[in-house]
Amino acid sequence: MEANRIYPDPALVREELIQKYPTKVAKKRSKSIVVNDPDTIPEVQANVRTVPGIITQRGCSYAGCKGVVLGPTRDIVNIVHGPIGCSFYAWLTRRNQTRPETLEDANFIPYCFSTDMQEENVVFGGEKKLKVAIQEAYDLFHPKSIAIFSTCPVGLIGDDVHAASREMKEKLGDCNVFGFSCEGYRGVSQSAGHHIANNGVFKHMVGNDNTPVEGKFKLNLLGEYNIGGDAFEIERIFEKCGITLVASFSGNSTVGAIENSHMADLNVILCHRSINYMGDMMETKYGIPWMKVNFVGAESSAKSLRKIAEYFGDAGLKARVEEVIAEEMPKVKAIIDEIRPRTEGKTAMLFVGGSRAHHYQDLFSELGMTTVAAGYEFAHRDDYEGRQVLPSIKIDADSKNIEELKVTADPERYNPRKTEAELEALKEKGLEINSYDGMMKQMNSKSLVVDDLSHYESEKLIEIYKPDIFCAGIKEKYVVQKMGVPLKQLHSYDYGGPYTGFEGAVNFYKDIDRMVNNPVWKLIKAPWETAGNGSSDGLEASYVTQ
Ligand code: CFM
Repeated sequence: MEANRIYPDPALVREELIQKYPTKVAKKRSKSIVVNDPDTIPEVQANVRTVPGIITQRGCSYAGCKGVVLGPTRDIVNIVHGPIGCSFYAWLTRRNQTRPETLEDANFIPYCFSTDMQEENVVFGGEKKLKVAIQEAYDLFHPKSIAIFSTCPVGLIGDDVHAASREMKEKLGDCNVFGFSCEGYRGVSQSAGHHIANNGVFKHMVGNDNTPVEGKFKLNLLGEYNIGGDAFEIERIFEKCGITLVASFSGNSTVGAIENSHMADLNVILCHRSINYMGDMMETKYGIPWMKVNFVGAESSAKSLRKIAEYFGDAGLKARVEEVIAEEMPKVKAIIDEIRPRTEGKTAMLFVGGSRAHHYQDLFSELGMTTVAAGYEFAHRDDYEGRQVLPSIKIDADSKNIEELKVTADPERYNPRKTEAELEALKEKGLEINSYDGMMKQMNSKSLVVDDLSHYESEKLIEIYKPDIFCAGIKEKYVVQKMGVPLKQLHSYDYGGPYTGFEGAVNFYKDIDRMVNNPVWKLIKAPWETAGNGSSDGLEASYVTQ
C-alpha cells in the first residue's frame, strides 16, 4: 500500500549523500542538507557559493534581474548589453505571458534586444555601441522606458551603463532610460539579480506618477510573474471580489502601473525571495504594509483572500470574498474527489528556485501527496526558517557586493495606511504583517531539506526514495525521466498552467494525475534496477517498502 510506505532514516540518507565527496566538500554540503523538525527548525546553510563542478541548478545574477523581475513588464524595452548568447538564451524561455488591452498597446516581450557585443567592443569598450542601440530602439518603438542590463564582460571592461543611460535619457527627452549593474558574477546566484532589480525599479519607476487610483480596496501583487498565465487567474479572482489591482510586480504589468503603484494601500507578496526588498522599501518610503500570501493551492488561495479582506476590515468585502470562495470551491472539490483516490499516499520531491519548492507543497497535499524532500536553488535562510532569523544571517563578501538602498520616509507622500494600534490588532487576529514563516515550519518532521541540490545528490535521492514525481526544471527533466520518474517542470510548467487560484489548482491536479498514474514509467529500468550496476551501498530500494 502506498500509504504505508516506510521511508529510510533521513539521517542515514544525509550521510549517504555526502559520503562520496572529498572531505572539504562534504563538510560544506553537510551544512546545506538538514533533516527537518518543524518545531525547532534547524539552521540551513543557504545563499553561499556553489562548489565548482558539482553541477548546480542555479542561474546567474543577470538572469534574476533581466529575466525574472523586469522581463514580464510588456512595454519596457529591455536591452541586454553583452554577447548575443545572454539574450538569446533568455528569449521567451520563461513562459511569462502578457495581455495588452488593445492591439495598439506596446508589447515588446516577443522581441530580443541585444547590443551583440563583439571582440572589438570587449577590447575597445562597448558604450558607443550601447548608445547607438538605445537610439535605434527608441527610433523604432518610441517606448516609455528602456532598461539596460549588464552581462559579465560589461563589468570586466568597465563600460558605464549608468552614465550612458543618463546621457541618452537626457538626449531623448521623453523616454526613461536606466541601467542595471547585474553582471552574472555579481552574486552567488540569480538572487543577487533580484535585489539589484528591486533597487532599480524602486529608484527609477515606483512613484513617478501620482495620479490617484479609483477603488476601495487597492493593492499591488508582488512576486507574481505570470508564468503560464498564473497572473490572469489571480486577476480574475480579484476582480470578482471587487479588489483593485494597482500594479503587479511584474507579471502582465506595464510601466505606467508600476510608476503608480505607491497609490495602493497594501502590498501582497507571493514570491518572498525575489521581491521582499520592494515590500520593505515601499513600506518605509510610502507607509504601505506588506503581507505574505499564496495563491498556489485552492485552500491557500481562499486563505489569502480572507487575509486580504481582514486587512481592509470591511464587512462588505469579507462577505463578497466568502461568496466567491463558496462559488469557486465546489468545482475544485469535485475534481479532488475524483482524482485523490489515485494520488493519495504518493510522494513528491520539489527542487525549484526560491519559492515554488514551498508553495507547490500545498497543491500536493491537496492531492494527498507527501513531500519527502525539498529545497531551493538560491533562496536565503529566511525562506527556509522564517524571517525571524534575519538578524542572525551573516553578511559575507558576496552579499556586500549588492547595494542596500538607504530608504527614508517620503516627506510628502509618506502616509501610514494603518496605525501602529491597527497593525497590532490585526496581528492579534493572526494576520501576519511584514512576516514570512518560511518553508520548514510547514514541512513534515524528518523530511529532508537540501539547499542548492547538486546533480549527484538528486540522483541519490531518487535512487533511495523513488518518489512518484520529481519537480525541477528543464536541466533536470530528461535525466530524471530516464530514471523512470516523471519530472514536472515547476519553472516553465512544461506546456501547462495556469496553476494559481481555483482554476489553476484544477489544472494542476489533472496534470499531476496524468503524470504519476501513467503506466509508461514502469516500463523503464533505472540503472540501480540492473544488478551490480550503480546501486548505492546498503541504502537502496530495500529501505522503501511498498
Ligand atoms: Fe520567485 Fe519565480 Fe521562484 Fe524566482 Fe526563478 Fe521562476 Fe523559480 Mo524559475 S521569481 S524564486 S528566480 S517564484 S524563474 S517565476 S520558477 S527559479 S521558484
